[in-house]
Amino acid sequence: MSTEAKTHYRACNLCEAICGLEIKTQDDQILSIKGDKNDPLSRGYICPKGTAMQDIYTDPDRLRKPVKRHGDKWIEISWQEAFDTVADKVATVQEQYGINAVAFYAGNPNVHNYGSMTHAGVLRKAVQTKIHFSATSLDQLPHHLTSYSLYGHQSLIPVPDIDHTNYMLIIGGNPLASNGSIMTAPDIPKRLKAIQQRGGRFVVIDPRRTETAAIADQHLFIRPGTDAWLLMAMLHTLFAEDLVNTGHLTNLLVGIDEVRSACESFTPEFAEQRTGVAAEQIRQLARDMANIEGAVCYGRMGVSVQVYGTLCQWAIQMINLLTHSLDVRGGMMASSPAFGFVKPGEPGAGHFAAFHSRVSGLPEFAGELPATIMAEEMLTEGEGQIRGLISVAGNPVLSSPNGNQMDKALASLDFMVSIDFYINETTQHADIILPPTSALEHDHYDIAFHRLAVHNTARFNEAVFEPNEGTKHDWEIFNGLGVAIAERKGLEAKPLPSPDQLVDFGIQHGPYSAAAGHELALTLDKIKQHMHGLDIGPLEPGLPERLCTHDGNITMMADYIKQDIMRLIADLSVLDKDEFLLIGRRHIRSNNSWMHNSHRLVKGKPRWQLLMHPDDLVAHQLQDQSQVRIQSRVGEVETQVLASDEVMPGVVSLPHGWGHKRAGVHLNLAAKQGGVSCNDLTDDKLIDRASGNSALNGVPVRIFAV
Ligand SMILES: Nc1nc2c(c(=O)[nH]1)N[C@H]1C(S)=C(S)[C@@H](COP(=O)(O)OP(=O)(O)OC[C@H]3O[C@@H](n4cnc5c(=O)[nH]c(N)nc54)[C@H](O)[C@@H]3O)O[C@H]1N2
Ligand SMILES: Nc1nc2c(c(=O)[nH]1)N[C@H]1C(S)=C(S)[C@@H](COP(=O)(O)OP(=O)(O)OC[C@H]3O[C@@H](n4cnc5c(=O)[nH]c(N)nc54)[C@H](O)[C@@H]3O)O[C@H]1N2
Ligand code: SF4
Ligand SMILES: [Mo]
Repeated sequence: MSTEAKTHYRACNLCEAICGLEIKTQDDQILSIKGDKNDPLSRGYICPKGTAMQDIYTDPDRLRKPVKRHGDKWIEISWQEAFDTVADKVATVQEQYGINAVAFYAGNPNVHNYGSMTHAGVLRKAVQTKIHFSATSLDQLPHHLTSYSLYGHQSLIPVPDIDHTNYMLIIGGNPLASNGSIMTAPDIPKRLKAIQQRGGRFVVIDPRRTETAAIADQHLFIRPGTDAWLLMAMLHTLFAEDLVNTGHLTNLLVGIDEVRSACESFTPEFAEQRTGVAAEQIRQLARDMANIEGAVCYGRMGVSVQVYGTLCQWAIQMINLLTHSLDVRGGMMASSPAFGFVKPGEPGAGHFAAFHSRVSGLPEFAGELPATIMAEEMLTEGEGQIRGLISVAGNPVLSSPNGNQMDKALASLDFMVSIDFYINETTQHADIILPPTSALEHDHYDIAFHRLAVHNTARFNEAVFEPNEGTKHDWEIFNGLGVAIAERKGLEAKPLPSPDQLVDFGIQHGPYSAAAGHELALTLDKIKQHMHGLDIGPLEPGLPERLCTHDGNITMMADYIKQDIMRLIADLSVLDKDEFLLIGRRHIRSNNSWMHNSHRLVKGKPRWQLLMHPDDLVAHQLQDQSQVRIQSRVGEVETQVLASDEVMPGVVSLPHGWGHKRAGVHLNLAAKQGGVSCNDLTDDKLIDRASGNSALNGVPVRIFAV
C-alpha cells in the first residue's frame, strides 16, 4: 500500500549555485523536482541538472555496496571486509615504501558534500601521508593563493556584488552555462539582466562568443592565455591617466609604487599585439572600471586555468583595489556566512611552498601539491615514489592534463581505493571501491558555497530518502576507514560526531550567534525551522577588520608576482602558423565528467564536438562535420569538427569530461555517447608557474583531416 505524496525542500548540490529545490515524492519514487520559489537566494531558479538529481538516485549503475576487483570482475563485499582490507593494504604499502608512498586525490564533489568536508580529516590523520592532491589545482588555486597573499587567508575571497553592481567585467567565465563559479549566484540570467535594467552594463572578454557573451552589452574576443597583458595594460592606464582611487583601504596598502612601476612598460598598444583587443578598448575598460560607481572586475576558469592564472587573478584584485571597487557596494566583497566566517584567527589560512614535489619541484599550497604532477610522482622510480592512492569523488583520468599518462600511472599502483559510487575511467583502477549514499539520501549544509555567495543566506537540507539498509554516508566511510587504518597501525583512533553537530557548533560560535551577541542568535535548529533557507542580508563592506595578514595590511606585491611579471615581460612566444589554441567549453546539461549517465541530460544533439571558425576550416581544407585528428605534445584524438563563428579564428574548443567508451567503465548510458577526452590533449607540463595550477586552456594543438 502506498503512502501519501510528500513535499521536501532541499538545495541542489551539483554546482556552486546551490539552488533550492521542491521535491515531491511518494514512497521511494520521485514525482517531480522544481525550483523552490521561496528560497531567498535562488528564488525558484533551477537548471536541467537539478531535475536530473533523481537520475543519480535511481541509476542502476550506481554502486550500493563495497566492491572488490577480481581480475576484470567486481565482487560485492561487506563494509567490515572492505575497511579491514584497505587498512591492511595501506599500512603494508607504507611499511614497505614509507608513509608518503600513499597519496590522496580529492575531486570536486567533496566540496559539495558537507560530510566530506567535516570528516576527511579523520582518514587523513590515520593515513599520515603528506602527499595530497585535489581538483583545486585544476581549477581555482590561483584564487586561493592570491587571497592568501593579499588578505592573509585562502578562503577570504571577495565575490562580485552582482545584485548592486552597475558595471561588471567578466573575463574567462561563462556563468550562463556554469551557473557561476567563485560566485554563488543562482538565477544568473535574471541577475545579469537586472544590471541592465538598472541602467548598468556587463562586458565579457572570452575567446568564444559564449551564451553569456551573447546577452552581454559588449563582447571582446581575446587570444587564449594572453589576459595578463590586457590586465597589466588596464593597470598601466589607471596609473597613466591618474584614475587610481583606493578609497577607505588607502592606509592599509603597502607597495603601491611597486605596482605602478611593475606595469609601467605594459602599454595598451603592446597588449593589443598580444591579445588582439584594441588598445583604445583596453583604455576604455580601465576608465569604466574607474569612473562607474559600483563597478566590478571578475575573472574565472578562463583566466585562472591558463599559463598566467595567478598573475591574472592578482591583477584582477589590483584593478578592483585601485578603482575603489573592493569592499564597496556593487564591487567585490567578502561574504559573511553563518558557518566558516573568515576573520583573524580563523584556521586554515594556508601556507605556500613549505615543501616541493619530488620530481618537478613544484610548490605545495595549504598542504597540497599540484594535481598535474600526480602521474609523474607515480611513474618516476626512486625514494618517495607514490605506490598507493586513496581517491575520493574524483576522476583524474578524464579531468587532469595528460589523461593517458594518468591512466597508465593508476594502472601501475600497488594499491588503490576509491570512495565513489561509480565505476568510471578512474575508479576502475581501484582494488576496492567504497560507495557512499547519494545526495538525496543524506542531509547537507553548504559549507563551501555560502562562503562565496553574493547574498548571505543559510539553509539546512534534510535528506529526502532514508538510505538503504547497510549503506554508508561519505562521513561514515571516513570515520570507519580512519579508525580501521589507525587500529591497524596501532594509532589512537577517534571517529567524529555527525556533521550536523559539527556545523551547529560552528554556527553557535559564528557571527550570528548568541555568543557573538547577534540578535538572530543562530543555531542549526533555528536554521532548520526555515525550510526554504534563511535570508541574512546583502553583502556588507568590512574587509579592514577581517584581514588575516600578520600586520593587518595588504601587501600588494609578493615575490612570486614580481617573478611572474618578469616571466611575462620575457615571454615572446609565437605560435606556429599551423597551430591552434585549444580551449574548453561547459554546457548547462553537463557536469564535469560524471553526469553523462543521465538520459535527461545527454538526450538531444551531441555536445562534445570540436568547434572551429569557418575561415580556419577553409584554410586548412577541412569539412564541416567531418572527422579530424587533433594532436598536441602529449597525445592525439579523433573527433568531429563543427564550423562555428562563436570561436575566434586560431582557436578551437572541446569540452572536457567526455570519452566514456572504454573497457572497464560501468556507465551504460555514458559509454554509448560519442566524444573523446579533451584531457588526452592537455599537457601536464603546461602550467601556471607561480602556483603549479594546470593550464587547461590555451593548449597548442594541430588539426588534420582524417
Ligand atoms: N580540459 C579541462 N579539464 C578540466 C576542466 C576544464 O575546464 N577543462 N575543469 C576542471 C575543473 S574546474 C574541475 S573542478 C575538475 C573536476 O575533476 P574531478 O573532481 O577529478 O572529477 P569529476 O568529473 O568532478 O568527478 C567526480 C567524481 O565524484 C563522484 N561523486 C559525485 N558525488 C559524490 C559524492 O557525494 N561522494 C563521493 N564519494 N563521490 C561522488 C562521481 O561519481 C565522479 O566519479 O575537472 C577539471 N578538468
Ligand atoms: N553546467 C556545468 N556547470 C558547471 C560545471 C560543469 O561542468 N557544467 N563545472 C563546475 C565547475 S567545477 C567549475 S570550476 C565552474 C567553472 O565556471 P566558469 O569559469 O564560468 O566556466 P567555463 O564555462 O569553463 O568558463 C570559462 C570561460 O573561459 C573562456 N576561456 C578559455 N580560455 C580563456 C582565456 O585564455 N582567456 C579568457 N578571457 N577566457 C578564456 C572559455 O571560452 C569559457 O567561456 O563551473 C561549474 N559549473
Ligand atoms: S544551477 Fe542547476 S546544477 Fe547548479 S545548483 Fe542550481 S539546479 Fe543544481
Ligand atoms: Mo571546478
